[in-house]
Amino acid sequence: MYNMQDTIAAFATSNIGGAVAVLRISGSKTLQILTELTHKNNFTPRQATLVTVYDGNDILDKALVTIFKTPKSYTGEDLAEISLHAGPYIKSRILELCLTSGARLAGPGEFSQRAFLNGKMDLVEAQGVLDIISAKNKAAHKAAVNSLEGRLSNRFKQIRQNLTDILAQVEVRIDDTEGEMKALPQEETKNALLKVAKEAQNLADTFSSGRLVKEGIKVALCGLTNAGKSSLLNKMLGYNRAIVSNKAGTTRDTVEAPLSLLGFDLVLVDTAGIRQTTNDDIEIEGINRSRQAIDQADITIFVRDLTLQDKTEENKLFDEVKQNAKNLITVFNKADKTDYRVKDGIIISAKTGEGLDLLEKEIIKTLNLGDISGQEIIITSAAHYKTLLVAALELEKASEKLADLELCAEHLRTALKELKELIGEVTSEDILDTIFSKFCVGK
Ligand SMILES: Nc1nc2c(ncn2[C@@H]2O[C@H](COP(=O)(O)OP(=O)(O)O)[C@@H](O)[C@H]2O)c(=O)[nH]1
Ligand SMILES: [Mg+2]
Repeated sequence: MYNMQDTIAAFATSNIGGAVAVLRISGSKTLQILTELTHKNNFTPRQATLVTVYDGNDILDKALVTIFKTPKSYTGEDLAEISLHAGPYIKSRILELCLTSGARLAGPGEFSQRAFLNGKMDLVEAQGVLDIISAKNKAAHKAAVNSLEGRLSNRFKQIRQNLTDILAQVEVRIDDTEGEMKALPQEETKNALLKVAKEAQNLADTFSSGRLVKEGIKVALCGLTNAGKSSLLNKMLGYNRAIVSNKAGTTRDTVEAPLSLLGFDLVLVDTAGIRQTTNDDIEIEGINRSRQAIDQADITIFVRDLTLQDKTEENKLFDEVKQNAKNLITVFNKADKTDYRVKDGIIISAKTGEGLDLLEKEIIKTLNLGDISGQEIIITSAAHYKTLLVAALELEKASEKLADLELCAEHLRTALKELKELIGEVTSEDILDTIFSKFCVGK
């Protein structure tokens, strides 16, 4: 655990390149250090001031300084941000000067940890800071904004509050040994508990999409050899990633490529065409990997060939894939080459690009991801998911134990403890260290 009394300094900007680097200093010695660096002491809070930064009596750099006075700063302490030219010498020298003047180097996440410990944000909001920095797509960014703005915290706090209210009702009756109070209305309390359980469960359920938003959606392309899987991958990517050939068995290994689609991150996985009739060892291994890719995929696209005369093998493979694939989308390829059409199914041409817009929409629809870029609050953290599940479960158990108030209260306290830990109302040092160590230095 860091010492909160120290004044800390670190660059908030990345170590590589850039024209400007922002140094952050936070703690009680901040203004004194700033005066030593700039030979000035009359800074107006929240107003950028152009200053000369000195190394003793020599000029080190021209910089822009903004100070924030406690408690109105990110960390809640006196805080300064100095925008310097991002020269390697300037950067290392100014840090040395800060250290000589009494600061110490900040650890990873230490600024945010102070913000949390000084009550500037709760743990869910702190996680939002981390998420917004790492967000790679629009949907992940949206979820992070919701955490950062406290909307997610508010949902957790709402659940926590409802639970606390019911627990209070239970506890006064446990304390009422004289039997002066009216007994708990069983049916009403049960319904109230189940309602809170449902709130927790509903929020937990958003993790299935939240996980995909954060980690990316794995989409496997499968089908017989020569169906046009590699052509489809290339067309969706907009460049030739996989080798296309009319020689059966060209794609032998799985080929992965990232793709951003309608605000989501996808990983497209091209697989070796599966055929039963090969004796080639490498191709057989490729086919095994295809089956594995289907197992691991969030979505499997089965590519059928509209021009195929004998569909026996294709149908056989389709039946096999159907058993294993989680979310299966079927496309009928090579529409440019034939007038033959099927009634149900997405008709495409990997050659001309026909129907790909329909396929893309179907991918998002299949995973029920449509609302995420809208207003709905989703969770993207496994820890949040776990807490909500525990809370929902304990609440359900409590609802079944209303005949024994001690037992009922026990379940409610377990749920409450989980929620409070998550928000950061009760914390152990372990939890704090795990969360903030994931931040970079300077955040
Ligand atoms: N006309 C036409 N040919 C296609 C289409 N998709 C793929 N092909 C051709 O079909 C052959 C096999 O394609 P490929 O993408 O390698 O199939 P894969 O074995 O499933 O990966 C190649 O000669 C492609 O040019 C399509 O939509 N229209
Ligand atoms: Mg191929």
